[in-house]
Amino acid sequence: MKELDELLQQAETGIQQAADLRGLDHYRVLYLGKKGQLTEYLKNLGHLPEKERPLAGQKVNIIKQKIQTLIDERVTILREAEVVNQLAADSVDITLPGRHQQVGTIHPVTKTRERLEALFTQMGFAAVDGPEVEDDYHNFAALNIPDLHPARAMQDTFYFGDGTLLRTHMSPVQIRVMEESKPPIRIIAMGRVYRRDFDLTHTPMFHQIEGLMVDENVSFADLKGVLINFLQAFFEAPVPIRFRPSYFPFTEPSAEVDIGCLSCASKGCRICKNTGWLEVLGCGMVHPNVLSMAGIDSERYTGWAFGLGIDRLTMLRYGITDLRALFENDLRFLKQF
Ligand code: 2NM
Repeated sequence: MKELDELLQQAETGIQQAADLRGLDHYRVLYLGKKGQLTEYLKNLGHLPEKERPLAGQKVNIIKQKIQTLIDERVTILREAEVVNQLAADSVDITLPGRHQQVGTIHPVTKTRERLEALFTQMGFAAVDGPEVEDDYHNFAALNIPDLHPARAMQDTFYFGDGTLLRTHMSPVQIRVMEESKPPIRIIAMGRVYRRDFDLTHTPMFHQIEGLMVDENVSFADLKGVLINFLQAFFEAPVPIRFRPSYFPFTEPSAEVDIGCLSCASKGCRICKNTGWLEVLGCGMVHPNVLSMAGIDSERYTGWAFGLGIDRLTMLRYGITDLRALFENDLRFLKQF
């Protein structure tokens, strides 16, 4: 009897000190389990003298009951504590600033391309595309560029060695359209072009737009009208424009077009090298040889074409002074557009 009272005492202390449900289960097994101490007492009742057995059995069962109650009470307390701990661990500080979704931006060159396409399609030009890997014929020969022209030199053009090359301008796309269709033709071709040039103002890949119009009675006056219209719409201002005589193998006559310097209002600065003018494009009447090589009757039809660097145009429009910024993909720069 005394032993049983001591056992209850020990059990009570142990159960009260159990820190979690696992620790508590240890005591359940120790006292009430199949091989537990109280179970042993019940099994051994048979060894007692017969008249002592009922009282002893009663006592063991009472102690068993008490321990079970102690365990049940402790379970309730520990479960509650566990919930409180979990809630504390999972708590969210609703005063913290939220994590924002990162929103992408359109690359400035892409923005310029979108503007160019919008402006020229409004004027009735169709946007066309073509291969970046070209053959010598479409990139050079069909453009009246002679065999020994410097543009054909290894140090200016990327050759693959199998007769193919990376297009150095968008003209081969125009040639392919002329070969495949009949006038009237009014198209622009925009895309990547490649030249072996890499310094502060040149990258081996850059972007060009070329425009072409071919029909009966197309004149240099049409060329001037379209380009003046385009430049004023693009820069959203009546910018000063001048046509300067120039030379290209694929046009005759040829001209280069300057606009008044945007950053110094033509007063002269570093951007315009103190001339007050910025060269923005080349153009001219398509050479009759180019038309007839592409299968167009050069007695009946005339045409004009122009070519312009999209990267430089982007720099002028957004006031970007370092060409490399367009190709480094620095998000701090790109996020501004
Ligand atoms: C330029 C300048 C002048 C041009 C010529 C042609 C074609 F295919 F019709 F002959 N396309 N683009 C051309 C004319 C390009 O870039 C400065």
